[in-house]
Formats: sequence, C-alpha cells, structure tokens
Amino acid sequence: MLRNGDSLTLNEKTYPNCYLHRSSPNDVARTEHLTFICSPEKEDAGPTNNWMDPEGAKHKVGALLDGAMRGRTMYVIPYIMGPASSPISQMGVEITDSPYVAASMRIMSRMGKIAMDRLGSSSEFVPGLHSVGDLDPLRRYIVHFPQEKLIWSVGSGYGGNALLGKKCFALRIASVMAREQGWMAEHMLILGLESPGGKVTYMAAAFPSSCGKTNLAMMVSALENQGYRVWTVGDDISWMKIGEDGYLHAINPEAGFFGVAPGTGLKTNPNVMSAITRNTLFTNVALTADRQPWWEGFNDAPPPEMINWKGERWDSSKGPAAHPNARYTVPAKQSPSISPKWEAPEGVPISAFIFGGRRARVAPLVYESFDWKHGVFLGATMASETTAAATGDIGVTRRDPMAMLPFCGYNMADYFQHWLEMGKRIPHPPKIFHVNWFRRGADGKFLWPGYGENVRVLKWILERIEGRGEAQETRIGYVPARNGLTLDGLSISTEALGKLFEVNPEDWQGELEDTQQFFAKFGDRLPQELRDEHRRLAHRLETAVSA
Ligand code: TSX
Ligand code: MN
Repeated sequence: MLRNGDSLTLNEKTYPNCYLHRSSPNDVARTEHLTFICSPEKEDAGPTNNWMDPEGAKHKVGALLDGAMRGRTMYVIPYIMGPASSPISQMGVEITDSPYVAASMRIMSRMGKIAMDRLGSSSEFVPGLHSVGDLDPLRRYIVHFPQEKLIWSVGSGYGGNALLGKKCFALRIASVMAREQGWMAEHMLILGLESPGGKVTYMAAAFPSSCGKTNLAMMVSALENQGYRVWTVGDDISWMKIGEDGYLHAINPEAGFFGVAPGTGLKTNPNVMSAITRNTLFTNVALTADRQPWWEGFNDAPPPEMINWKGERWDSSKGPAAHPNARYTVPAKQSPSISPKWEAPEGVPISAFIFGGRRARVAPLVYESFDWKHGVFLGATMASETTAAATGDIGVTRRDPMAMLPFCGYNMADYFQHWLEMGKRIPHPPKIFHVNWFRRGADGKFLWPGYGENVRVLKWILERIEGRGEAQETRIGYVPARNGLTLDGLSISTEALGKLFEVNPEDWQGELEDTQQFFAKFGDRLPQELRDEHRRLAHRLETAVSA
C-alpha cells in the first residue's frame, strides 16, 4: 500500500505506526441500496431490506467475482469476533484481495494465529468472500445468505462494505443466528458506570448514526469528583446471552473502533483523541504540512497548509479538507477509558438498555418504560432527525427501530417478536430507557449541555436500577422526579428543565399517527403486543387531552 501510494506513513514522532489511506472518491461510505438479504422467501427479508433470491444473487454476484482476483494478491483472514476465549464469540474467515481490508481486520478483530488456534479442525465459521472488483458502484453488491450464513461482497473497498466481520457478520448474519439460538446481536455500545463505592453497573445503548454513540461510550464524566466514572466495553455492537446468574451478559465482538473522524476533538471525545496517536489507520482524512492527520472539528482552526482527503492542496474554497465520513481504525485497548472487563469471556451483566434519537422536539431528556413490552415499543418506534447535508436530508424524522434498520438480517417484524420472546426468558431483564440529548428550546438552542454532563442521566438510570431513584409517572413513561436528577455544578434554568421533560399531548398525537404508519409496513406480521402498546399509549394520551 505504501509502495503504490494508496497509503502514506504519518509523522513518526507524533503519530508512531500510523498510516493514511485514501479510498476511491466513489467509494467512501456503506451503500445500503446495494446491500441485499438473500433469504429463500422475500417475506423473510421483510419490508425494510433489499432482497434478491439466493440463486439469482449467486449467479449475478458470482459473475462479477469470477476472475476478479486474477493478478492480485489474495489474503485469507481467519478471525474471531469477540474475546479469544469467550463462549459468546464466533469465528469468521474472510477472503479478500484488499490489503487495506487485511490491515483493518487486524485491528478490528482477533485475527491470525489466535483464530486458527480457536478454530482447530472445526468448520464452524462464517465464510466471507470479498473483492474490490473495479470499484464501480454499478457493479457493487453486498449480499448476505442468512440460511447458509454466508457473505459475498464485490465492488467496494470501504469499511462496512468490505470488513465483513463488522456490519455484515456481527449484525446481519449474527442477528439471524441469535434468533435461531435464543440470544441477541444488537447495534449497541456497552459501557460501565462506576459509582462511589467502586461498583460498576453495565448498560447497553442503541442510537442511530450521528447521535454520538462513540462519544457516549468513551465519555469523561462530569461527576468524576463525586466518584462516577464511565468505562468503555464497546462502541458499536453487542452480542448478549442469558448467563447462569439470570442476567443478560454482553461481549463486544470487535477489537477496535472504526469511528467517524470529523467532529471528533478534545472537547467531544478526549479519550479517543488520545487513543488515535499511535497504531492507527486513518481513512480519507486531511494531511497537515508536518504529516499529521486533520479533520473538521479536530481543533478550532485549520492549519495553514494542508492536503485534502483526495490528495490535493487544500484551501477553504474547496469544501471540507477531510471527507465527512473520514475514519480512524484504532485498537480498543488504546482508549484510556477501556474497561478492565472488556475482554471478560463471560461478558458483562447488562442492567439497562438505553434507546435514543436526535429529536429537536417531542422526546424528553430521559424516560423509563413501564415494563419490558413497553420498552420494546420504545425501541421499535425510535426515530432520529437526519443531519446528512450531502444528501440534502436535514431535519427529516426517520424511524430506525433499535438502530437496526440497515442491519437486521431478517424480517424486522420477526425481530420485534424475538425481543418480546427474550423478555419472557431473561430472569433479570435490563430496565429499558429512552434518552434525547438534542431537544431544543423556542430559540432553537440545545436545552441540555450533553457530553460529559450526560453522566447525570446515567446516574439517575443507575438509581432506578437500584430502586432508589425518584420518578414521576407521565403518559409516556417515568421521568425523574423534581430533584431526581443530580444538577449540582450545572447552571440550567428551571424553565429549560421544564422544557426538557415536557410531554406535549399534541406532539405525541402526531407521534402516534406516524408510528401507526410505520407499523403498517409490516402488515399482519407485526406482533400483537406492539399493536396493544400503541393502543395503550393512544388511550393514555386521550385521557390527557380530555383532562
Ligand atoms: O456526541 C454527542 N453527545 C454525546 C456525548 C457523550 N454530541 C455530538 C453529536 C454528533 C456526533 C452531542 N451534541 C451531544 C451529546 O450529548 N449533545 C449535542 C448538542 C450540543 C452541541 C453543542 C453544545 C451543547 C449541546 N454546546 C454548548 O452547550 C456550549
Ligand atoms: Mn454503527
């Protein structure tokens, strides 16, 4: 990669063993419209996935793969998703003609001899076949065969399309395995909240993209002087099985963080900024005159001289210096916040699930579900306002159930049913919460400071888990009672607090209609329990309006 100029060595003093990789300008993000679930029956992929019949997919994508690696080096990558000795971990083998994929998989998974040792003579692994092909989006397909537990990808060398262990295996194929085998594969960060006695309580949280999942997972607590600290177990994916103790136990199947660089800086995520100063592979970031990586949000002012992500001399007339989806790939263990339990073979016991979205209105800062079924309803109706300036979609509300819309490998209605079934089987199920750091006041300004201050919300969640937290019942769930949230050291007006927790019946009426429409997509396959939850919410809101 260094020899042919696809990659560059960064400043060896300030960024030892770090590299910059530039991808093809037409291959800079996952391509959901070219991603397919190839189940024998179309209905088993469901209304939220693209579908191709398995035979047709093999014929079509097979033709593109046929001879695609001729004259190129082929890499065979045996890898473990999850800690090497965990019974929750799974094996994969990826075949690729991309050295960038091989290098990235070395960071993102446990790869090589350690995987061969675990595999032994077993043939229990998920095979993945990948070729960059000609990188033309017209000949790009990412196809999943859930019945065979097989992945084929051609025409992209970018992250989630090409590192097959991550979204393709750990979410799309694993979600199918999880339903078949009675466990859960979720698009969730995992964090531990340490409280003053030193006890750590683990939580898993699902947010759609651009809600700051990685920032929350690595958060520097604003209540550290009171003994509250956040430990990182994972920032993207959680595999969970019911343990002997009756708790749901989670592992992070990944060994690294493949994070969005723009917007990441000392103010938003100091832990990851410290992590990425060594052994890190950067993709599509800008390069400063002294060969350091740079991107928008890195610091306050761009350095005077720079090469942009395409390798051209940059000036402010040329748009952003780094691609908005530029990435860092870094070993997880390099984060100062990494949990001492992050590779525990038995996983960590999960006490809370947190769903969330980016909502300027409607959703309060935090609320707790009445019970598991209601919590599944909260996850199933999750929504976020889009921020992607590139596609012109700003402020459009999108439903993204459990943040799994592009990642569920089967019919999402069946996925909701699986959640409901798991609730019946877990002796000590996690409590379920919904958060929204992004509510705005009438002046358009954010009502909540977010970032390190979010630990105040996590602290209330912890107190609810322990049966101490004070709550007030509303039409939509429990919110913190007056004085329930720890606010010392924070200047926030009573008025802003009122707005943060307001449950506006008219707004929620609109929400009801929108979720009704969303649920209609799933037809008869939608679980009755979710229809019931919808009706219950409607009823509670009605009594609010008539009152
Ligand atoms: O990651 C974010 N988090 C979670 C942090 C642990 N972001 C960035 C989202 C894009 C990836 C946030 N942005 C958060 C947040 O909690 N909150 C906001 C909104 C916000 C932005 C700027 C301010 C406040 C809130 N600034 C000031 O109040 C000065
Ligand atoms: Mn993700």
